[in-house]
Amino acid sequence: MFEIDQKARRLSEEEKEQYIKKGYVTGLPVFSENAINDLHNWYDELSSKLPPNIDINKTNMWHKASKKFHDLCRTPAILDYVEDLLGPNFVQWGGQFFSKEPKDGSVVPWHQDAQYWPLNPSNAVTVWLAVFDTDEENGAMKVVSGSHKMGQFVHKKNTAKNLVLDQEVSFDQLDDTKIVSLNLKAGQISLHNDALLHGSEANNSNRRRCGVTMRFSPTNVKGNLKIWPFFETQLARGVDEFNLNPIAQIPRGEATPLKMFSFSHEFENKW
Ligand SMILES: O=C(O)CCC(=O)C(=O)O
Repeated sequence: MFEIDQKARRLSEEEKEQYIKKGYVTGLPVFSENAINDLHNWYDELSSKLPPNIDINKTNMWHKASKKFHDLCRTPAILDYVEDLLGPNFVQWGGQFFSKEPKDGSVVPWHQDAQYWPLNPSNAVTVWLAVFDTDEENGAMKVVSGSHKMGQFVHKKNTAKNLVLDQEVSFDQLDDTKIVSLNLKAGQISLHNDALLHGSEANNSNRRRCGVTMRFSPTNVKGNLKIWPFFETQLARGVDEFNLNPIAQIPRGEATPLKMFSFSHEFENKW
């Protein structure tokens, strides 16, 4: 879709080991410098379709709504990295933006994704694609290295307006010597485990900050439809030999999710 960085590759054995031990891998090249303008235009085009009263951070399931979003998530260089962690057969079930305009004050509280996701077994890799260069100043995602091996942390509800998510792990529970900022160049990705503690601070810079997240799980993972009735999967690579989940249609055109959770059929008549 966009020009691939010549340095895109497969994960090294050290990176696979790091993912197992520390719960993340970062700085992986995907799109070339020449593609960054295209990536910015892609983001501006998709985000500008939202009505002004809808916060893009409160929308999800873009891969079920928008062909352009879906196609980006099928970039072979991205799927190669995911395959190196999940094996040959995996599905996509989530796709969203984590966006912070300069000084908008929004914060992602410390959390473990698995806390939010009723998946059995709990096994998901998130791809976080940097649309803009991302560092401490503009609120890069931070992780607590190795925290995915420490079980479930206590999450408390916090509905403060500037928080992008509403369940929070208090700072006193985490080992702050293990915090790593996942600084990325636009076009690079990080990968993180669904049990890893992570979050991000406000964007105090004059630069934009946005990550595109794509959630992938192996085909043996089943979503609990009693808790998440809208859980649907799209085969991203390989074969689905288990068929445990409802299938989401591949978008045939452009629609825009206006909320967190939608069935793929809700977008159908908008394509
Ligand atoms: O972009 C961020 O700061 C947080 C992203 C996040 O929470 C996630 O990908 O699960």
